[in-house]
Amino acid sequence: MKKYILDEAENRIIDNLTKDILKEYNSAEDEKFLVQAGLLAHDLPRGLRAFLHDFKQYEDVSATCAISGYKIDNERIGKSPQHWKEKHNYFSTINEDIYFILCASLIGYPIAWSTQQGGYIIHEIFPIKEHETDQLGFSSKEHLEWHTEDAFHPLRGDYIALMCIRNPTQTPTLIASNTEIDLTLEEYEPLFKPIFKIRPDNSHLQESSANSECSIAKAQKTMQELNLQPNEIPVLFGDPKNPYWRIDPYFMELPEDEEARNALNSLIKAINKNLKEISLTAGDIFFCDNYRVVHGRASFSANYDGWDRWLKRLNIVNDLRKSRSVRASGTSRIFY
Ligand SMILES: O=C(O)CCC(=O)C(=O)O
Ligand SMILES: [Fe+2]
Repeated sequence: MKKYILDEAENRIIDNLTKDILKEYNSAEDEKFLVQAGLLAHDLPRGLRAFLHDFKQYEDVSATCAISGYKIDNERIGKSPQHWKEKHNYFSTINEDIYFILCASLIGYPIAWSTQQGGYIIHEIFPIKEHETDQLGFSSKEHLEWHTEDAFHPLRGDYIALMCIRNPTQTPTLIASNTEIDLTLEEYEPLFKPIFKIRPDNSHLQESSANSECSIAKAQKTMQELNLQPNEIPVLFGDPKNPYWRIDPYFMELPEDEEARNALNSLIKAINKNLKEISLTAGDIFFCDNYRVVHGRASFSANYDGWDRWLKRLNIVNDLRKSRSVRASGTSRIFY
């Protein structure tokens, strides 16, 4: 995986930039900030900009990348909130939030789902006791099974990004990329048929009070409909010589077609064989191409004392126009 390590001088540039931005905006969720973020990101260190530029332009070279060396002040940040719902009065990571959005804005547009974590752009990932054994980012005792993020949805992110605030248990994120698996083998051909069904994961079917001005009832109804009647889609698509994938076995049914069932099982096996662990440390930002990489998380034990593993997550799209019919305005970033 390609890695960029920020030095002291670059940390100072980022620090000054976020301080300047915070004179004008008081939240990374502010729509006006999100609209300007792509421009403000021009003032990030050039080496960092070049690194993310190349990650985006040369998708066949590397499907993941990481930026390390951002200094996290654990004392300033203090304990994590106990629930994402406390986020509205939670400002201790505002510098990190701004830096995270700026980096993401160099490769696309961060977006939010009104049905997920209250419609916030930045998702919080830390263990929540009541979800200990669920298939959710808030779980701990259970493995979070690997998946394409929001695989069920045609408007899913082109990339997902994770930023690590702390990871005292060094719990690994698990990833596998399609660059390590030969998807041109004949056995995978049936995966190009549009006959596979992926249901929404539980994070979209939970109670969610959106901070968007729009009613979320319509979006919730869409998710429920997709749960009852998932679209029929191919698992592999794009260039047959170098296909993209879209897969989330935990929320898929095996198809009736025997060849398709065998092909899906073979791919699941190949992905399991190629899974790699990456353990993020404080300050790391990790990007993965959501068309080329699946990701999950190993199980771990949580203390629920405010000092457990804490990541932030962004969904990033290349094209805002595709989602215009589900956004309230041309500048809104919330899908409803
Ligand atoms: O916690 C991680 O490392 C990954 C979490 C994740 O995949 C998710 O919340 O969707
Ligand atoms: Fe995920």
